[in-house]
Amino acid sequence: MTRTGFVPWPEHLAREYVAKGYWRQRPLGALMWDWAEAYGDRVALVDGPHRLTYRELAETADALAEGLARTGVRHGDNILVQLPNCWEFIALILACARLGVAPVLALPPHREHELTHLARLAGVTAVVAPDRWRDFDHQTLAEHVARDRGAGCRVLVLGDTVRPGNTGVRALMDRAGDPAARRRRLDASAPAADEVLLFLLSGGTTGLPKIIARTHNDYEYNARRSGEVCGYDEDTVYLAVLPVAHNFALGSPGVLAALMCGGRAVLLPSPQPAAAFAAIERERVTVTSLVPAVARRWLAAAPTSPYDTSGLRLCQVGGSVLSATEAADLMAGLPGRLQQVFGMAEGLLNYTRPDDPDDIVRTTQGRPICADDEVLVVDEDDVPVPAGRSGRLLTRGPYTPRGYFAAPEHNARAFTPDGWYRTGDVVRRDVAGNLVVEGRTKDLINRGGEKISADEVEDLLRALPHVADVAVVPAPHRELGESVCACVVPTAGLALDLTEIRRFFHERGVASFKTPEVLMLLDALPRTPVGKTDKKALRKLAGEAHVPRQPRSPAASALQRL
Ligand code: AMP
Ligand code: DBH
Repeated sequence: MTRTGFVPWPEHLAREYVAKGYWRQRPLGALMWDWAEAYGDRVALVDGPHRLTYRELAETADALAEGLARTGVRHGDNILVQLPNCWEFIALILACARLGVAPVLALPPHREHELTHLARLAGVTAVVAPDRWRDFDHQTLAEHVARDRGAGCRVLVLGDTVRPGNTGVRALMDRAGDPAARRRRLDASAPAADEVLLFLLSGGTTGLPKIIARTHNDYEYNARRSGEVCGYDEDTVYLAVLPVAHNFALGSPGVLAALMCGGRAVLLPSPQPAAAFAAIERERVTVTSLVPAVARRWLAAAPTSPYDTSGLRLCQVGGSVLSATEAADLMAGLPGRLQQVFGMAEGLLNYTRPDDPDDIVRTTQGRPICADDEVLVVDEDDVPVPAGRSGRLLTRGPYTPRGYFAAPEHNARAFTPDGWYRTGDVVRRDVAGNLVVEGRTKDLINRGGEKISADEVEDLLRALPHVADVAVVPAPHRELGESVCACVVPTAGLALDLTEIRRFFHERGVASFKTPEVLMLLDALPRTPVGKTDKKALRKLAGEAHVPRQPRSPAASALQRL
């Protein structure tokens, strides 16, 4: 079952990846039963009071798979999934894997603007959402998104309040009946391992979010090899505090690798330090993953925490830039040993290794996990730079797909003709192959690890009558690293402030993390000699404007912060 829009690896490489044992040619749903056979009564997932053994998880996923099939979702379909961290989310991913249905993993803060786009892009036949989450009515949102897809797009709701016409996810998980017979039926119609397992989102691109199709083969390797590199074993207890819809917490090594080796995954709905520290003590957590913004919060909270977090062996930090000074602070003050991670939903994963010397862990973002990860550091003409010099990172490999899903025009820019992914990151590589992330060429804002395309926010702002011209750049932010700064030339006679922008974004149904937090009103946008918007100058201005003194440039005629 091939999906139109999926860009496969060249056939000779696919054969090589199988021959080398990277791709195991076994769909994740079959592997799930391998785990259940090997670790049956061990606890696989912990979510508050819920503790599921491997066997219960496999049986529940099978029941849910057949339940989904009864609603009309079929092999080859894509569905939109917007769920917070909870055990049902993992069961759903496994159920989809069993059926050959690929979930698009949306984030809980996404709203109609994002979800409608994703639903159309993937042509989904169902939308899965909680009834409510953090005071927001996701069921109604899901109904809107499904309606936009037309009749036949179902709404599946996780929670107690399921409105007529929608289907309750919990009811679909009913395990009545013979699990062995169900298992045989599902085995008989299992997808092939080179089919799409799931879709991850990328924020780091132009325009609206792109999606990345990850296959059973490549994503299983992504998680398994990450687990090996990070020393995962049966005693591993992984704590997910970042959204499991993210590649980092799901499969790098995250929840999936914990399940692969007979370990355990503990799911929390937020990275709030007190709850996380309590969970680390209670569940004897050995490894967790954080973005730097969360790591900073944990660092501040650690000295007064009453909890015993000494069981934490590894504290992974990645997703946005971490200076060597900050890394040193984290090494000194966080529970567990620091591990730097430089990863991407597009594939390539770099980790410092648990047994690396301190100075490597402090000053680099690690090295690739696979001998067949190809890494090139090039100049603006794609010519490799001398070793040790910084340049643009290109990569190919057994878990780096050859294109975004259904985005041929974008792929022509984001990939070279011979399949290298242009990461948009500027890196330096040391003699041992460790990468240091020094910057980026892509036009995005990395807000606490959440990537926001400048393009997308600019397009939204342009729809405001108050905006004559606009450019969006990152502004430095003490906790988050960066926040969204809108540089606006206002239309004569129309006043614009952040409240107005917030109202407009809210009305448009845009995820709130994309709403500008800094506004610079300018008389004109600075231009480069060839007439393009000079974003470098604007970034500098946004940086200076943040220092609590008068902006140096007279162009910054107004500045507001949330
Ligand atoms: P995405 O493509 O949305 O999955 O985001 C991946 C991007 O996040 C990378 O290409 C980098 O720009 C950024 N990133 C991830 N980890 C790190 C890190 N450790 N340091 C700096 N940037 C990072
Ligand atoms: O930022 C990311 O996308 C990221 C960071 C660390 C990632 O995808 C990952 C690890 O797998």
